[in-house]
Amino acid sequence: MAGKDYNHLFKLLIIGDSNVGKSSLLLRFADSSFSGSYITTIGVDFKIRTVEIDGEKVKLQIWDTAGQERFRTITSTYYRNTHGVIIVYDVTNEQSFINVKRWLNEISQNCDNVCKILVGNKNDNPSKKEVESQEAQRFAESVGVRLFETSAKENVNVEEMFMTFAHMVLRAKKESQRHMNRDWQLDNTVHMSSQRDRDRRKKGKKCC
Ligand SMILES: Nc1nc2c(ncn2[C@@H]2O[C@H](COP(=O)(O)OP(=O)(O)O)[C@@H](O)[C@H]2O)c(=O)[nH]1
Ligand SMILES: [Mg+2]
Repeated sequence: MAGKDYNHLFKLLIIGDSNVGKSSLLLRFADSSFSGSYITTIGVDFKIRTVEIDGEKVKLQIWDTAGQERFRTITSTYYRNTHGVIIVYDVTNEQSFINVKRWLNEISQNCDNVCKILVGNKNDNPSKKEVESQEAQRFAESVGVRLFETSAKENVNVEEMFMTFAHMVLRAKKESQRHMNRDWQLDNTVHMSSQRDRDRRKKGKKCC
């Protein structure tokens, strides 16, 4: 398409309890900045950053919640056409980690086959840490999701987390395209061979 400045466009969501640092992670990744104060809303529904993966331009449209997560539920329209969901908890707040299960449930109710990544943010003060890395890692493995521990404040692991996730989402898209192509080829082969059978029958030839 003329004028298109990307090869792939993905819609990603950041969800998790209030105050875990979702908006801060997004600001850090999209704007390379951090604000020490509570960011109630970032003014827009999403932020965009285009990254390059294997020579292709991947445009990430990353949606942030604007406080509705306080009610522990987000409208299903928000989840529509989503390629990936980043679930964030705060490593200094055990309850936010316990609530990850609820967020995972909500995702499975609203999306089928979406990429997911688990992020333990505020990993910058060991004396305040309530959720141990090992415990989080065990949980992540049990639900089949990759874990990253980040600090939006100190800019630790944020870029790595988003880039790894972008790779995962791109890989998932290519994988599903490969499956679709294979199914299409299979359908076509079946279609062509049944046509050949019909032709043979018409000519009075025996099949096989
Ligand atoms: N120590 C620390 N504080 C953070 C970090 N990320 C966010 N915060 C602070 O946590 C509070 C809530 O952050 P915010 O991004 O608004 O959380 P949200 O409600 O999940 O969007 C703010 O005061 C941030 O400055 C972090 O990585 N480390
Ligand atoms: Mg926020």
